[in-house]
Amino acid sequence: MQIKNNWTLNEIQEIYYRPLLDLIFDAATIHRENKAYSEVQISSLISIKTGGCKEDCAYCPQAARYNTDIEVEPLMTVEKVKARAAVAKANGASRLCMGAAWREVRDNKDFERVLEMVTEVNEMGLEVCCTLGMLTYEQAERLKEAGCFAYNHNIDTSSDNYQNIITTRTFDDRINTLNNVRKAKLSVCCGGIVGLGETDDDRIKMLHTLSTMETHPDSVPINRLVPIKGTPLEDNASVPINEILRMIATARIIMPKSVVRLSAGRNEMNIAEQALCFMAGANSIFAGEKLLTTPNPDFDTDMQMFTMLGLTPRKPFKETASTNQPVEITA
Ligand code: SAM
Ligand code: DTB
Ligand code: SF4
Repeated sequence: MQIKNNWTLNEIQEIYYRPLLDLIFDAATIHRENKAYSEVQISSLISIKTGGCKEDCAYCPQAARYNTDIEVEPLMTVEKVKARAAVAKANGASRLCMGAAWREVRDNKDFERVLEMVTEVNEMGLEVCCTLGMLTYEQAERLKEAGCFAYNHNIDTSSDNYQNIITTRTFDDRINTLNNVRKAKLSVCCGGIVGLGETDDDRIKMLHTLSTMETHPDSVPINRLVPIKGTPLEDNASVPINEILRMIATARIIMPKSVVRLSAGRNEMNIAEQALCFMAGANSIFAGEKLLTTPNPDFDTDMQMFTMLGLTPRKPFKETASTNQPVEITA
C-alpha cells in the first residue's frame, strides 16, 4: 500500500464527493488491505487538569471566558491518575490519553508531575498519550524520555476557518508544535472537529493539510462537535452521520496507514451508525464513560458492540505508520 503525501485539493475533492456508498466501499476496500482490519484501538481519556483555560477555542467547555457548567479542578495527583489508568487497562484500553486545559506547557512543578505520571502509566504497559497544548522541542523530548508514546494536538479545522474558531493562537503555532512533536519522535496524533460551522471546502482543506504533512499523523481523531451550553457554538446543529462517514472514509483513503479515530460525538450515535464508521475505516475509539468533560459510552456498552460487530481491541505498542516505518513518498 503506497503512502502519498502530495495530494492535491482536487484529488481529495474527487474522493470526498463520491456517491456515499461508493466512497464507503472504496474506503473499506483499502482498509481491508490491512490484515488487522477488525482490530480497533481503545484509548481512554483522563482530564488531568480541568477547566480555567485562558484560550478562546469556541467549542471548548474548558475555556475560562465562557460560562459553562464544568468545575475547575487542579492538576491531579500521580496516585489518582495511576488508579484511573488501572481501571482503563482492566477494561481493555491499550492507550491512555492525559489531557490538560493548558494553552501551553510551562517548565514548572506541574510539568514535572506530568512527567512522573507518564513514567508510571507507561510502566503499567499502557501506551501513554498526552495533550497539554503547545510544546517546545525540549519539552517534547522530555516527554519522550519519560516514556510518552504519542502526543495529541489537533489542527481542528482548515487554516482559513481557524481564526473564526480560535483567536488566541494561530494555525502556524499548532503546526510548529506538531513539528516539535515529530522531531522528538513522539507518535503524532492530529485531527479535527466537524460541526464548527465550517463548509465542505474547509473539511477538504483540513484533510489536505493532514495528508500532505511530512509524514501522515499516526492517528487522526475525527471529532463531531459536542455543543456545550455557554460556548459560542452552543446552538450548532449536530453533524449528520452521512457527513461524518464522508470524513472518515476520505481520511481512510488518503491516509491508508493512519489510525482513524471516531472520537467525540459517539454518545449520540447508535450501533448501526458506528458500524458504518468502522466499515468506512475508523479503527480507534475513545472508550470510558467520559471523554474529558462530556459523556461517552461506557466500556461494557462498547464491548457488547464489539462482540456484535466482530471487532477486537488492539494490543498496545503496535507499530504505527510514521514512527516505525519509512514512509514512501511519491513525487
Ligand atoms: N488544551 C489542549 C489543546 O487544546 O490542545 C488539550 C485538550 S483539548 C480539549 C483537545 C481537543 O479536544 C481539541 O483540540 C478539540 O479538537 C477537542 N474538543 C474540545 N472540545 C470539544 C467539543 N466540545 N466537541 C468536540 N471536540 C472537542
Ligand atoms: C481529541 O481529538 N478528542 C479528545 C482528545 N483528542 C483529547 C477530546 C474530546 C473532548 C470532547 C469534549 C469534552 O469531553 O470536554
Ligand atoms: Fe480548550 Fe485546549 Fe482550547 Fe484550552 S486550549 S480552550 S483546553 S481546546
